[in-house]
Amino acid sequence: AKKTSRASVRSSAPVLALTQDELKKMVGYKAVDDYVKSGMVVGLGTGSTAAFAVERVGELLKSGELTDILAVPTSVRTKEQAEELGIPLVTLDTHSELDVAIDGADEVDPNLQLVKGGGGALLREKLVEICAEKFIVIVDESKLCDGLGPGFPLPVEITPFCHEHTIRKVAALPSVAGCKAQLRMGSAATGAAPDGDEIAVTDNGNYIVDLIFEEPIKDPAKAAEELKSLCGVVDHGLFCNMTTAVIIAGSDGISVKTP
Ligand code: ABF
Repeated sequence: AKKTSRASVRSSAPVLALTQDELKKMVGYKAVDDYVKSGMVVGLGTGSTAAFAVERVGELLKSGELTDILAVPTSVRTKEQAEELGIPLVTLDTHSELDVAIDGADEVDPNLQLVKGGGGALLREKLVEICAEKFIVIVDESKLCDGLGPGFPLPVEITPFCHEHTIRKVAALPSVAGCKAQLRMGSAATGAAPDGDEIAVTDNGNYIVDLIFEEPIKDPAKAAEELKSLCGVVDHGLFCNMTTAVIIAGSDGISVKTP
């Protein structure tokens, strides 16, 4: 693939004719070019948009434009991609303070609250991203919404032990009243249900229940609190008050939103 120099990633040009993948690549590359400097410890997100950021880190390390990077991956998939690219990896066990983390999202509301975890990596993403001084979210404009919920299911990671009981408890929480709770089948990463309809298992050996909403979640922070306090819930895909900046690629070019 042709190399892109740091200077050639511009934010002003209209990107009307670009495909969704090209939009994802633009924000992935821009996030790395703008926020990753030599010597940093970097959190690497998961998903098709974050994969472009990982690709860019690898490319800049190879060209020598970045040096002394240590990275913490947020999933087995990202770990494997980073290893293939020769990105030096560490874990939170040895490096629990990150300079920056870059990741995609499934939904971004006007307050920059997020739904994440469609890709099944929400627990490791949250573990890593709360440790970052800056958390940079990269999305194409299809991820923007007026209210979290109706546009994309909210994933909740739960223990396999007595999961049907936990799913009932989750669905009964007042802050998510009215949602339909659905155990994820097939691949944890995609939710696709292949033949055999096996329950999807995360990198951590847990299950995911997707909460499907018809109306926006009224109070995402309250829902986050209630979900987190429920025994049997390991974590959930609401990422509230964590975002430093959202880099958005749309038909008018790239824009950046900050809280
Ligand atoms: C991760 O990947 C997840 O939190 C989110 O579920 C997903 C977004 O994937 P993509 O960039 O492929 O749309 O960021």
